[in-house]
Amino acid sequence: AFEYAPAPESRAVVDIKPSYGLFIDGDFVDGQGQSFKTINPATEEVLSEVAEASESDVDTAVRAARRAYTRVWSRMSGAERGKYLFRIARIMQERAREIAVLESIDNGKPIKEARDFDVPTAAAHFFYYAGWADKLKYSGFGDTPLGVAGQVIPWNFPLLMLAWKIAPALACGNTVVLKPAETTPLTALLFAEICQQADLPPGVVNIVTGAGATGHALVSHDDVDKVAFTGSTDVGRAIAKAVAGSRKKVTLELGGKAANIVFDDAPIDQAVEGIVGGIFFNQGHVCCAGSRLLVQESVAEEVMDRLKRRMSTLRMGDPLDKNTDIGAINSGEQLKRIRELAGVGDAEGAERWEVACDLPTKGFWFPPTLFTGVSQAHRIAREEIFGPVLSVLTFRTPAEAVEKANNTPYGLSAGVWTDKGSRILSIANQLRAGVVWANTFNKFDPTSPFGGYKESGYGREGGRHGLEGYLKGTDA
Ligand code: TXE
Repeated sequence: AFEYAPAPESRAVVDIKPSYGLFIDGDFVDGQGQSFKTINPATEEVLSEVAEASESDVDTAVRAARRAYTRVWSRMSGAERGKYLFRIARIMQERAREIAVLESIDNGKPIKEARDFDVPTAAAHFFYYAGWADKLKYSGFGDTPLGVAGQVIPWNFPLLMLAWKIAPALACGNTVVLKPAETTPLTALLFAEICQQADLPPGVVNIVTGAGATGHALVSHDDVDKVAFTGSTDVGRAIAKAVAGSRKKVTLELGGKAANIVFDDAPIDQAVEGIVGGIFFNQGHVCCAGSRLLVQESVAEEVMDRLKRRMSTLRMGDPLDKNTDIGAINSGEQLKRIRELAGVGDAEGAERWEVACDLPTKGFWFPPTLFTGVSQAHRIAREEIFGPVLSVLTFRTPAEAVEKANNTPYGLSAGVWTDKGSRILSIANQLRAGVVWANTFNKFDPTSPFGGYKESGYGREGGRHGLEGYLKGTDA
């Protein structure tokens, strides 16, 4: 038998400080407020004590961003700004291993995902928007920046969400105050160091750590011109209310309940890989996760058999082990939410099947799980679980598949698996989702816009369209 047991990726490549301040005006400074602990969700070990930015700290950061905007950044040529973005992207590549290990430790995600997806995709966003900085006249959205951007991001892809937010903002000539999520502040603080290393002018990027109150102070600050948020639909609503009537331009990227639709003519092995990647990538902490499998009745049994066999090969455990497929749930809070909703699935009569494995005694873990016998009325078919839990429904006709796929308040993404090109086009045009993947799932590229319909939010990030949210536009 073949035995392969490489050493876990070494924790020694990262230097986690016992405490961190806020990154304001090019320096790390003590906050006026309290501090909070960030922990490793795979072990519950405290990693560091991080400053919780108060309202007055947020104000200091916004003032620094305004000064940098007025005096330096908005006056610089696009080509010059682009050079800074290229430099940041290259430093991210040089420090890729360190960033990946830190992301894995603070978030719980498998190192192979942090290494092969999060970090290179984040760097790719900086490269991509660096290229736009001197070509904004051709964007179609004008070339006038908005001013100061207040950005609030979630914990599922801490560095990548930062890149989605910061790269286009800076390319367009805006300055930034960004608040990372309270459970995953460390890679944003490492990014602050990278800004220093790149000699980015002070105040162009400011990082204020903290929880919801810090986020609220930031998005409602009078001198913020643009609010960009990724997170839950509830907080998205609260932010929309907080900024209502102000001059702020807002983009919101919220929850999802994506349908992954498998037709009977689909290449089944490929579809099974896509189903597994669609829901178990990043422990299912993915806004566009394929969390509802819609499978055509005639192949449902075969797909379920193969899916269970494939799921049984998933390795769950130490996120720093290069063989790990499923890491830790990001927080005790999130684990509680997943357990509760899975419990509702049981109570409402769906049938639970989960991968049998020994879960570590410390840390937050939930095994890859699927529910069959799910009806559209079940809460696990309607609500975002944001964990490694797949709800399986069946359909007979393409029309029924479309109707079920669209029967959700969300509209972020969807997947279609079929051998027929004409069917892909026809179904994709009927789906109310911002992204439709055909015979693949969870594919991202900086050149492609991403964003939702309905309660999944508004605005687009990525691609040429991602510039629009950071420019005044030709009509302004
Ligand atoms: O998200 P929150 P939570 C969904 C997912 C998950 C649920 C709750 O279903 O189970 O949301 O997760 C900041 N003003 N998603 O509670 O609260 C907060 O500090 C300004 C989907 O972690 O939305 C963090 O930085 N900011 C999702 C960020 O908002 C506020 C990603 C997101 O946290 C704030 C994450 C306020 N009033 C969760 N309150 C996706 N679509 O990718 C909180 N925050």
